[in-house]
Amino acid sequence: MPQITVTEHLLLHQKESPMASGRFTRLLNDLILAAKIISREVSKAGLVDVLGFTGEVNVQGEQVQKLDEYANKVLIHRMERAGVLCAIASEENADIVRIPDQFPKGDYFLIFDPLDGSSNIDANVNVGTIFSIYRVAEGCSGDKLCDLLMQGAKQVAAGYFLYGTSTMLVYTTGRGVHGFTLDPSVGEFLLSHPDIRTPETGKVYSVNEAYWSYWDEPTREIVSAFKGTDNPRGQPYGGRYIGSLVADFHRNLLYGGIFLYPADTRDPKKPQGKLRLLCEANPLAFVIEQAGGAATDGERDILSIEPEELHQRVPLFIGSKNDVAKVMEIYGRARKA
Ligand code: AFP
Repeated sequence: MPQITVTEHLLLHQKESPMASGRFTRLLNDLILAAKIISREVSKAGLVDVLGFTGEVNVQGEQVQKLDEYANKVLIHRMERAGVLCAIASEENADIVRIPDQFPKGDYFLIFDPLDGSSNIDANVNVGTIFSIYRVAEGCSGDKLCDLLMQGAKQVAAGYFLYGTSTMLVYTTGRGVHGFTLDPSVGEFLLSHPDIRTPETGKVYSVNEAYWSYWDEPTREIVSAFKGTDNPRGQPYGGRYIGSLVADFHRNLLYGGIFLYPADTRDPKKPQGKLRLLCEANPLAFVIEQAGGAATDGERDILSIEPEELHQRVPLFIGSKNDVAKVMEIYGRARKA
């Protein structure tokens, strides 16, 4: 079977793309290089001193893992040199990262979660890098946050690298979703999952059900529906929850299902749940929509939300179209009651 590398795939599709300039290919190639470096380090975890916490707390108030910090540094170091970005933002940095004066700038804005699921690293659970790419309006320098806060619908590309049993890249530029697997013997990502489509109805629901007592009634009704028979499948779904969004999402993308991270009352400072709109929900929403699925905060399409802050959190229901519709139906009914 002829094997297509991700670079060949990019060059082939570049012709059909509105971003038909080599700059976007350059951006993605640099991102791929950063991910290969992170993948190499993640695969050595346990052998070298990269497990555990740094002792610091990040902008989200979470303990920083050594590998988290490493992945963040690699990505920033690589991407600020790419010559095509006007700014970078990371889940780990409170503010946008400006491109140093010595490097050329461009009009793309990159935001990422460097190592999603990192609290699982020490247990050898799959983690990943989630990324989202925008193009800023003409004339914007990228110095002001307000120029960079855009609706998810304006993403020009998004995806993730999954460091699992193998390392994968799954991405979209708005023309379907394609998956590539890293062949470590040649150091290339090879097309392994062309044109991924997610089933319209899933078999799996993924939620941290331990938060049941912190949920409102409609949320409990939704989770009960997937455990019962009043759902698009007409029979109970299987429960699967890794606690690493990128891994839970990837499994559900391939097999069908719904991932839920609702709002809850655990922490009054985080009434919108835990997940971040810009570096988690938006990129995965772009991927799932391109694969035939859907993503909502319970009321609005994730991609239609106008962000107000860089680290804004959002309730997230994402996956198979009919399963997400069930969530919207129950919340919609509750709003009218
Ligand atoms: P970490 O990156 O700190 O491990 O957080 C992972 C995450 O943001 C996301 O990947 C999971 O889906 C979610 O948190 C799990 O959160 P709970 O532990 O509250 O279920």
